[in-house]
Amino acid sequence: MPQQRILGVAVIGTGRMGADHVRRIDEVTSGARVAAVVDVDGERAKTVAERIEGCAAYTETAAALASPEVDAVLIASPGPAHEAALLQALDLDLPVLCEKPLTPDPAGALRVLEAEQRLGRRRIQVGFMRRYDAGFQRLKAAIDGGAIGRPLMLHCQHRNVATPPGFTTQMLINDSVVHEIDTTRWLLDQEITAVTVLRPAPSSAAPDHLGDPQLVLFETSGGAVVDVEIFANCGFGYQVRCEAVGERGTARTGDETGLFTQAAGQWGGTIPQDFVVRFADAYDRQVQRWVDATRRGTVEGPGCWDGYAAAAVCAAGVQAQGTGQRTPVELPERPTYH
Ligand code: NAD
Ligand code: ISE
Repeated sequence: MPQQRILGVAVIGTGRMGADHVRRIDEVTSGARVAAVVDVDGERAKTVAERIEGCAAYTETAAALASPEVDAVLIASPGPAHEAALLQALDLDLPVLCEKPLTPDPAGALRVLEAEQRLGRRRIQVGFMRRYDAGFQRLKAAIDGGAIGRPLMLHCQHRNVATPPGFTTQMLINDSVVHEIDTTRWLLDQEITAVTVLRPAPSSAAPDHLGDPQLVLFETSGGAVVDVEIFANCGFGYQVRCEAVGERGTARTGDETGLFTQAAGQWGGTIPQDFVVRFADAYDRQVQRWVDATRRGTVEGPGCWDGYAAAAVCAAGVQAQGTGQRTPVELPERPTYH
């Protein structure tokens, strides 16, 4: 049997997530290597590339994708830069793992979906990594296995310690709640049909311009209701929880405390401070599964349609943030190749 080639991956964007994915592919993932990195900040790309044997640094995506060393692409640039990189990768028929969001806007996501559709087969996986988290997988199995009966509601909490500079109120939806949009669609196997956003008086810990926290409500095609607390400046830790309420019981993930300690008259655990720690295993599993599928010539996991549907719900969510009104989500028919 011929030996499969080690997958040469180009990582686009070498900031927080990109650098972490480079480390992951280099140290954790089997069957792949980082062949190229790209960043508009050439110094950053160079610094990351220098740590990896045989890795070239570029400032232009097109130049990296043209390299014969590159077989696949991992996009970790900011959301607004995704569409251009995705279209270039599709032009060359290269398989892609694209960090969420696919694109921040439904029009861009639709252009990407249509470009993939012209190829006639899936090429893109979207980095909705919660689908690879062990706790979320157990929750999905409990729902699908009928352990709690027909799901009626989801209660979700999504808390970050603090927002980075430049984070906007719209990004609470496009950048953060986009994860709950995907987990809702995936866990319930239903589309989201309407969004309402309630805005309490903002926390004084949030930057002045940011209306944080918010309560986001989804209605789904199967009649379920989902509430999401997004609190991006909670100060104390990174927490992602989800409880499904069914006709015969409930199931919840996200309460894990890591090491449980008892000492000096106290008991307790720790709260992770960011997603890189909280979802480390999920990112590892996601990238390994992508590499394995790519080497087999297949694409698995959330795809362009999921990225497009999420972008459409985000657009409704941002509108609902502004108007305070219940906002329906408009989705075209799902393409058959997906
Ligand atoms: P970041 O700002 O830390 O890094 C982005 C990097 O991309 C920077 O180095 C920047 O110079 C570079 N860049 C900007 N435009 C570029 C372009 N056109 N081509 C190449 N490089 C470009 O951002 P981040 O936090 O690492 O986020 C990157 C992506 O990962 C975003 O899509 C974000 O939504 C996603 N993300 C996902 C998770 C998750 O939990 N799955 C967590 C954080 C971020
Ligand atoms: C970030 O971009 C992520 O994707 C994290 O998972 C999320 O928790 C955070 O709120 C986003 O800003």
